[in-house]
Order: sequence, then C-alpha cells, then structure tokens
Amino acid sequence: SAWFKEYHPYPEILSFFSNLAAEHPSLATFTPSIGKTYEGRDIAAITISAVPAEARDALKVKQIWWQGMIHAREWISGATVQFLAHKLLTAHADESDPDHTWAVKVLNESEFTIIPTVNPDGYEYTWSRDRMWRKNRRPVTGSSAYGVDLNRNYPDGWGTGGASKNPYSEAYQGPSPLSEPEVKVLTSYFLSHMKRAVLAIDFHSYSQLVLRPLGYSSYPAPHDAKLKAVGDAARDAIRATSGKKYVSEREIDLYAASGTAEDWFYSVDVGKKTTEDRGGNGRVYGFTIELRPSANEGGWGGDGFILPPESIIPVGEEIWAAMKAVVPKVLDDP
Ligand code: 0X9
Ligand code: ZN
Repeated sequence: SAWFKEYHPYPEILSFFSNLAAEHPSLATFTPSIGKTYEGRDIAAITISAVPAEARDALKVKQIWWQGMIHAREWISGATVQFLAHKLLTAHADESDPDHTWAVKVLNESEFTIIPTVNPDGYEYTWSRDRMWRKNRRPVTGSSAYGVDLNRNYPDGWGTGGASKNPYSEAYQGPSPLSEPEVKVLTSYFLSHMKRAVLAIDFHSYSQLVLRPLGYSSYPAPHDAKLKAVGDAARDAIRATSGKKYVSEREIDLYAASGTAEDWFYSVDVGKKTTEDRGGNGRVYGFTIELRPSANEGGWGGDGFILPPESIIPVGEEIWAAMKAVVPKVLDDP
C-alpha cells in the first residue's frame, strides 16, 4: 500500500494503527495511551490475537512483543513494526495471501503486542529540528544537556559499563535506572500485561545484526544455545528472502552496553535484578535486531540512519520472513 512508500510523522503513525485496529476489530485492540512521555505525548500499543481477550489467561496464550523507535533517528525500526502489524492482520484476513494459513495458526495460539514508537518525543524532534537525534528529550537536571539514551536506562545491569554518566553523551544512562518516563511506562506495562511473554524484540538500525543477551556481562546466558538457534533462524530466513547478510551474535561480542531493553526482557520474568541473581531462569527470549543498511553501507558518518523509503517494503519483507521462522520456534518451546 501507499503507506509504506514513505516515513510518517508521529500523529500519522497513531492514526495508522488506530485505523488498522478498526479494520480488524475481532483481532486487534489499539490502546492510544499506555502512558505519557516527558513532553506529554501518548505512548501507544496495539494488541493482536484471534483468541478472545477474555479467554487468553485461561488458555495460557503465549505472548510476543515487538517495539520500534527507542532511538529517535532509527526511522526504519518504526516502519518495520508498522509493516509487521499490517502483514499479520492482512494475511489473517485474506485467504489468498500466501501467509494466510500461517497467520491463522499463529494468531490462534498467541498474542502480539506492538509498541509503534517507544520514544515519540525524540522522534518528533527528528522531524522538526535534528534528524540525527537519538535520545529522549528530557532536560537533564544540573546541566544544559537534553536527553537520556532510553536503551541504557532499563534496570537490568544498569550503570555497569558501555553506557555514559555524561549527560551530553549519546549513550547517557540517566541519573538512575528507570529515571525516564518512557522506560517506566514500557516496563510497567510489560510487567502487568505480559505475564506469558516468550519473545520480545527491540528493533533498531543499523548494521544488519541479530543480537542476543547478555549485553552488559560476558556471563554466558543460561539459554544461549536456544537463543542462538532462534537468532540464527532469523538470520537464515532473511538471507533466503532477500539475500541480505545479517550477523547473528551475542550483544557483548558487538560491544558492552548496560541498561538495554533486550537484557531486561530476558531477565524480567522472575522480577530479579540480573540474570545471575535469578539463577538463570530466563524465559523471555530478548533480542535486538539492527536493520539495514549494513555497517559498510552505512559508514561511520551516521548516514546509515537515513535509509531511503524505497527500502521500507524490502526490509519489512525480510523481517516478516525472520518472524515466520522465529515465532514458531519460541511458541513450541515449552
Ligand atoms: O547501542 C545500542 O543501543 C544499539 N545500537 S544502536 O546503533 N541502534 O544504538 C545496540 C545495542 C546492542 N547491545 C549491546 N551491544 N550490548
Ligand atoms: Zn538503536
């Protein structure tokens, strides 16, 4: 559709999801606000399943979480979650769609929650002022700097390296874990609504990577073999679909980072602070996926964040293929 030929400002993205849910009322619920950003914008969510909402607890329906746009300039991450949500619903609705049977099966046994834009204040700022803005837009107390890196502000392993204490840094971790309203909203919502989560993916750009925990420690994730199998399946599906090479690896092998969403997803289920603390009882498969372009194509000047809109559909299709490979793997895992 024409929608995927361009990137769109935040109010249009909200309308897109609201309309999408309205077109598929038996499958989708749009929640216009799960909470507010520092500047008062609503953070939205859409939930998709073919199981009636009131039956999902009793049937122990497994849950999957996709989020985009935690980093404001990574526009393709927003377009990709739009594409995935749209594809899931249209494939389910259209019997002639090649993925119809797959969508019916998956939506009969699971529930997807999609956060279109984790960081709407930053995203809005990339449209109005600075295309290369990354962080949120909260003024930092005691300095004239703005913004915390939301992907350094999650509480798991917070402040243990690969993040900055300097408010002017692009990787500023914030004054304390969960100091940022956006991270608070997202984690509270996840803890109250995602009790049966099995998979959570944070989409970013760029470098073409499928990254698995841990990111703040070289402590081996207790589920590394399973996490690797899932990550490798995503990589292979992408290669088979578009020919693009993504690398599947551990976060820490890229570089150390603490307070990331992905590590929190992996450790969240038993509510303890770190994977070590909870004796390795991980359950949520957390991933960071870095979309196109490749690091070579993107270069070091940051041009890689400006991915032409012609790439939205090809990236959407390769990531849809990755999700088709990954989702059954996590659903089948007891
Ligand atoms: O640094 C990040 O937050 C992510 N890269 S980005 O260029 N999109 O900002 C990657 C996080 C992956 N985690 C670790 N390397 N630990
Ligand atoms: Zn990012």
